[in-house]
Amino acid sequence: MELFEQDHTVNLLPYDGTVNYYGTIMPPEQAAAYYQKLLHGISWQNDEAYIFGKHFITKRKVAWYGDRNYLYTYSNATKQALVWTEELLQLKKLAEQLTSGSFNSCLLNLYHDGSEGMAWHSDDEKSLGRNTTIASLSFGAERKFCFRHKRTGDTVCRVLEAGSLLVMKDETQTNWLHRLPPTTKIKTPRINLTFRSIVETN
Ligand SMILES: O=C(O)CCC(=O)C(=O)O
Repeated sequence: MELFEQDHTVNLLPYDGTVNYYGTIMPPEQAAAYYQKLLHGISWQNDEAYIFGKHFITKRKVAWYGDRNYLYTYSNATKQALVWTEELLQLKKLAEQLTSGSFNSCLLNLYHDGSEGMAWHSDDEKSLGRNTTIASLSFGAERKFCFRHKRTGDTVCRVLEAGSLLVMKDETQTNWLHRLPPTTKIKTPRINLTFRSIVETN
């Protein structure tokens, strides 16, 4: 893979977790083609959340795909996984080859511009199990992505490029929050795919 810009064995986190940034894992034309296919081929829905009993609908759009019709609950709202598209299966395979991991589902986010982001949170839902590995692929606009340690408050940020892969694993979700900060500088959309492994209970 001569396209690697980064040494993905470097851990972006100083302690209590592992985040590897692989840089771009495909040529820019291929990343642009995936961006178009995902923008038009995914069943995007406005995200909803129940926070302190209040119902919110976000401008950011989301979609949830998987091997089976898994239910996934976060912010007290539940989604049922849709059947994989051809592009998602190709990208899942690529993420699995590069990480030697295995994923059975994918949460997608579409941010229309820099005014849309995601607040501090960790992906520590029970359904993902402990020390889960999450492979995050980015397309479209470059955006800054940050981690903040839950106890010390130490913060680490990295710009995620179009066609790049970032992997969060080990104790990252237990000890660190992450967020996509809003920015006035970005006027174009970004699509993010997080390939996950839902722990099957039956
Ligand atoms: O958009 C991103 O890069 C990250 C999305 C995110 O934080 C998540 O799916 O948990």
